[in-house]
Amino acid sequence: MAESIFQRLAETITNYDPEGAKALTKEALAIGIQPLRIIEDGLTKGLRRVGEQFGRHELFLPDLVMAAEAMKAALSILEPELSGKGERRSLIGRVLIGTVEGDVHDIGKSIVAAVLTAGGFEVIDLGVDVKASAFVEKVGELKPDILGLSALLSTTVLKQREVAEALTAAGLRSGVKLIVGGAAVTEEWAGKIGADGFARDAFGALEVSKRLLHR
Ligand code: B1M
Repeated sequence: MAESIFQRLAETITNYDPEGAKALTKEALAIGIQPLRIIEDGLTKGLRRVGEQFGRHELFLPDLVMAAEAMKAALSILEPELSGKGERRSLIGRVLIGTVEGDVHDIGKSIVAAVLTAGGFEVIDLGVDVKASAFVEKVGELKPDILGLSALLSTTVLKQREVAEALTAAGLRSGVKLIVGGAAVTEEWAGKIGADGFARDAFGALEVSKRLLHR
């Protein structure tokens, strides 16, 4: 039963079916499947499949856009569930997060933001295509405990290094923990740019954030 619902969730994405994605997501929640499993074991598999076919030139940009729309439709139902429906709780720390300059991919970053919120962090999401100078300005202004940088393109991972360097130049690097992630980011790259943490997925981002703040 659970296997087939995950497969069907993935198919709503590969069929570019936002209404189906929402309906099946509600069905999965109603039978008690955790939101993160709906995302990771169902919806994301469909989106990655579309991405792979795009990479092999079997599908084209409009296909990516339509698949992303279906994914976002399902996430509109899941995000309030993931972030704990606005429950008040004691905060572990403040996280500033965004997707780096030149990169408009926001689905993964928004999932990470929702999971961190659910895990007890205050999360300020700067959105996508965020310049290094804007990250630096906000770190100076909001004094977050953690800065999270998402990058999905092999070209935009370089912007993560630019942000790290700009923080150092502004004298702010030692006051904030830097974590990086996104499909194009590796642990090796994170080490190379002197990041304090790296995570492969949203749950990993929560784990590493807690560890960095000794929680
Ligand atoms: Co884009 N795209 N895309 N795209 N797209 C990829 C990334 C690509 C791998 C597809 C492919 O070719 N196979 C490829 C990149 C190749 C490369 O550089 N190596 C690619 C390309 C080439 C492009 C364009 C250049 C295409 C073009 O225009 N010709 C263009 C670039 C636009 C730009 O940014 N300037 C483009 C555009 C788009 C859309 C706008 C159509 C759409 C995005 C819509 C949106 O986000 N609003 C899109 C999509 C949907 C994808 C794929 C198919 C799916 C991305 C996604 O949302 N995955 C993607 C293929 C793929 O990733 N396999 C692809 C689901 C999401 C849950 O996973 O984002 O990886 P992910 O997030 C995960 C983890 O990575 C991690 O946790 C998340 C949850 O588990 N994580 C973090 C993410 N951020 C983190 C931060 C952390 C820690 C963990 O700490 C701070």
